[in-house]
Amino acid sequence: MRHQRLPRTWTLRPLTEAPVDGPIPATVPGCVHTDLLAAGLIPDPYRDDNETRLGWIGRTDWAYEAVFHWEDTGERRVDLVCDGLDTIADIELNGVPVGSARNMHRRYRFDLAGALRPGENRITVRFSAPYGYAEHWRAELGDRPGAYDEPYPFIRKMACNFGWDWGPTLVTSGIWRPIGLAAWSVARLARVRPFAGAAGRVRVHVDVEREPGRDGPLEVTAEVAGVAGTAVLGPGESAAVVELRVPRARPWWPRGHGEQPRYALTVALRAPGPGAGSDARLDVWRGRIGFRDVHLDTGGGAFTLVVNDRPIFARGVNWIPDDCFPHRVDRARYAERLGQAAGAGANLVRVWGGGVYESGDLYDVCDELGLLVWQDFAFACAAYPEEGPFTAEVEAEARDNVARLVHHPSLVLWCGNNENLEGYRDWGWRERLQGRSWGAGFYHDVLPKVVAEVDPSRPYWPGTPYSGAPDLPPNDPARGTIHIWDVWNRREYGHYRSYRPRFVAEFGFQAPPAYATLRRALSDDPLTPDSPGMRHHQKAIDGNAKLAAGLRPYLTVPEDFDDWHYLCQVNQARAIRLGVEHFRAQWPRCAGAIVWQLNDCWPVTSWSMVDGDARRKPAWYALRRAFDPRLLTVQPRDTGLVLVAVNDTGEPWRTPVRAARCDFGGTVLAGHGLELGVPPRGTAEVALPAAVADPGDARRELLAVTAGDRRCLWFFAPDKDLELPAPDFAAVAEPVPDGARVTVTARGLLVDLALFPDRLDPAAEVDEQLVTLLPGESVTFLVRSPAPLDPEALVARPVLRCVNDVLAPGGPPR
Ligand code: BMA
Repeated sequence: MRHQRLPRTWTLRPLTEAPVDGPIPATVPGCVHTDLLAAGLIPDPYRDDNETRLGWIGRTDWAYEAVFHWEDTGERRVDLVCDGLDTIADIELNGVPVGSARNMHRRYRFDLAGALRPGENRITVRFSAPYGYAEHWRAELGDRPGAYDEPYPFIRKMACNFGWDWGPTLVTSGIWRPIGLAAWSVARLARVRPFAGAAGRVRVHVDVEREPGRDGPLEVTAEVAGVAGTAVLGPGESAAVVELRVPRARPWWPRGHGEQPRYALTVALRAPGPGAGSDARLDVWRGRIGFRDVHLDTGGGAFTLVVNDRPIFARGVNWIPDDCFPHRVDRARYAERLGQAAGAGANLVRVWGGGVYESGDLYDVCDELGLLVWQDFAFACAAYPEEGPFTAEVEAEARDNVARLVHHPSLVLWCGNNENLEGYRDWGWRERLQGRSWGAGFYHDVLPKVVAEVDPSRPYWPGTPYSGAPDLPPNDPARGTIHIWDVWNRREYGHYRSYRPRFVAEFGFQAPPAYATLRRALSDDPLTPDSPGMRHHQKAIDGNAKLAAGLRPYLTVPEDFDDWHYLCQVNQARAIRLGVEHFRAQWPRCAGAIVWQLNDCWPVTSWSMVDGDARRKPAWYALRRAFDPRLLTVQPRDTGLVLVAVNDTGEPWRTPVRAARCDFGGTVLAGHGLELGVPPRGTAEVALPAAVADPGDARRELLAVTAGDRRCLWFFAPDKDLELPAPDFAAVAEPVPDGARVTVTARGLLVDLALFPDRLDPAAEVDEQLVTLLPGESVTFLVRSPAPLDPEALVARPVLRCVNDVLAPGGPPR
């Protein structure tokens, strides 16, 4: 097998009426938007409202063209191997049609016989406008209900490309993944599917493609950790299984449960036989596997992932495409973003169905970090037609991606879709459909069959939310997975406490991105919550009104932009923390909380923990606290306050605990000591006596519970009703190598102290956020910054902030 990448440098030209002319220099992998941007022909789609002037790109036909050299070294077959074509593509080589593609989510392979020649070759890939194709099928098959008025269900392309409640409408075309040639003779490895279990067994399923007429015997060898095995394919056979047993194989575990040993697996294909050289290796596959078992416990309505026989609480984050132009997400970017997920304490990433089946790099980094992956099939928030080309495309795409990803130990679940079962039952789609297809055949028939056949090692769940049977209400907290969206859309976040779920696959709360991110993306002057750029970069229905509605019960809706920005971020952080702590406290009945959402695809006000410029919002720091393997949380019950300790480690947690009711001056009004013992992977709940749990004056007191270096605080009233003292502290900033150290010592209570060094230098970041200090306590923030920062500015508003700034009477004038 000989591989040759096609060149990176191509040209691009419009084939239909467009405001630009070709040829334009182009890069592959890439897309039209990024090529036009690099050529200076369009403004940055992520700045201001430039998005609105780029709608024509998705309505234009385009051609990509390149010239490459091919040397004939005697192989009888040469294939064009396309890892990703976005989307409606027809390919010619030297004027000869060689193939066409209709699905961004599939890999394609075309035989170049009769078109390829030694020496110079010209390849042309023509892309028809995605809108034209999708609108054609919409007209042909009849419209379908959905959350957005865009035709994305009528084209197999990343749905959120057509706009989402956190993303712009930037409909791309292009060769978005690598493209190259593969030359071979006799036979090649078409599919290699290793299934490795915790006991050190691995079954390697191999499918080969034979050159027509070459039906001789073939030999497949698989080798892992010094153990090798061989299977022989008889004349004409095209599949084989090699079974291996690796003695003392160490199991792969999700992070927080053990290590992530991975083993290199090599699979080689040979044609044995007489004659010199005929025993040569025809093809080879290399990958890294991990030994682990997984199943889903659904008994009695549960939804618990069980890895190596151990039930796991999923501390999860939802993943959306990290860029509207996904070819820009390289391995380093996956590593950075997933590192941020792991850094926040997550052990699971859900790849959401409105995006893509990500590149192997995402799963590889997750294998390495021990992040479990829940993979949705690519359907979200709409009824999808099953007629026309769609059932065949869906089946082909599922087969391809399931086989492509099957060797990754991190991957633990296939899920049919995002919110389509709920939409059908609960959002009036069934009535509006009047009997038309909506995707049920995919989720209940095509996809489970493909998973059972191609990857019988993993559980399949028809969609999320889902209660385990088609006739049950999908979003029932008592069964399966739920998405909680009344909080945010209609209710304040304290309402999370009314849920007794089995598994929460989505819940979240919005906040604006970091200030530096806003400043880079928007030229608004002044910047206000409702200035034009801010409004354009807020895609949720009534987003700003919902932000304000979320602030009112707890804080206030300030006039000043900096105050608004900070309080919105504080509120998001508190919502997430409250939700996660409440759900974790219900383990093992509740077996997962997947926060919506880890990341963003551009600079936007959204539910993300990490914004579109990779900056961590305060919510990220709050999540890190709430995802602490050892969590201490005060929870209100009908009977009064309880302390819940959650121990998600393998060791028992025994610790003395001190609960103290104090006034805001730090005077202890009542104290209570206890000895806490929490079993490994368990929880313990202790009622707090009235002396500490019942305030004398709810507006001036708090409860502090301390266990070793962990502390949790409970306020008896929302901040807006507290009598917070004016901010009173001493703060010093001193330069240290690569940044600064900022020490704040409180003279009075300081609530949710935060430091925003990005306001001074966009490259600066801080190690901690949202620290509440009692009088006399201090905290040191470590700021990392490539350039020296002004020490005065580092300890003043709007860089150093606390809630007292806004809510204390007589706070500093503004
Ligand atoms: C759910 C998700 C996304 C959406 C989010 C916030 O519907 O599946 O579609 O972005 O809620 O509204």
